[in-house]
Amino acid sequence: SDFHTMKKTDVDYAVYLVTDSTPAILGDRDLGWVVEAAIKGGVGCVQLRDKTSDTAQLIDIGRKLHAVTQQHRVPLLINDRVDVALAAGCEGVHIGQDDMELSAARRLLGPDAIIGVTVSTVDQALRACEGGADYLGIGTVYATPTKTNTKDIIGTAGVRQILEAIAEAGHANVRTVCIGGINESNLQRILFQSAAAAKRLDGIAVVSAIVASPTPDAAAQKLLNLARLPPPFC
Ligand code: TZP
Ligand code: MG
Repeated sequence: SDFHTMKKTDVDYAVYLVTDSTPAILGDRDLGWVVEAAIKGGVGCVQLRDKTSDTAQLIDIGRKLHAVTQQHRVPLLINDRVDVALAAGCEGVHIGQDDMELSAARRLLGPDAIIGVTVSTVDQALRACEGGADYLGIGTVYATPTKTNTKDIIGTAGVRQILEAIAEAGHANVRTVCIGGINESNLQRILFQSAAAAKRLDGIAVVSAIVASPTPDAAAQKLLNLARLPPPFC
């Protein structure tokens, strides 16, 4: 990991790219090319999410993507797999409620690693904060063809409740992104409707809005610009 020279508190979560290598989304393009284009467009954090490759393949893909992300000083996190993150020398992991528990992941990866946790309820969010998660991936906001097995559609009202609860509990330092069905047409509305008085989202995480785009750089730039616009545009 390169994080002895990169501070994890400086990560820019405004537009967070989660990868997908399935033909319906990636097509026949190279994932490294998509990731580099997206970073050039302004993506500040990348997660390798690949539910089909085996362990050796994942480590190989992780190392290749890490070579790209490192050049641009953007962290690479691995979905589900602490072992792959360690083997590929990545900056951290993103774990769901059914993956390795947060405390075990932290013990294995150490204090400098970035650990993000998927949360869809207030309880899960508070536990992740208490356990020292660096950021929460809050969702699923809207139903999405990219993750069809999700039963946790919480809408913008669900996101807002979670933000309010973590602010109320005093977790001011945890970073937050939301995920699920976010694109350039609904991003502003999602940010506006999710906004809680005491805690704001640090960004949005997307798969298809960037990976399925013929121009991932332009797609990322558009999302970033929209994320930075003030409310009336929703
Ligand atoms: N977790 C909740 S929804 C989702 C994940 C990984 C997929 C989001 O994909 P998209 O294409 O941005 O809707
Ligand atoms: Mg998982």
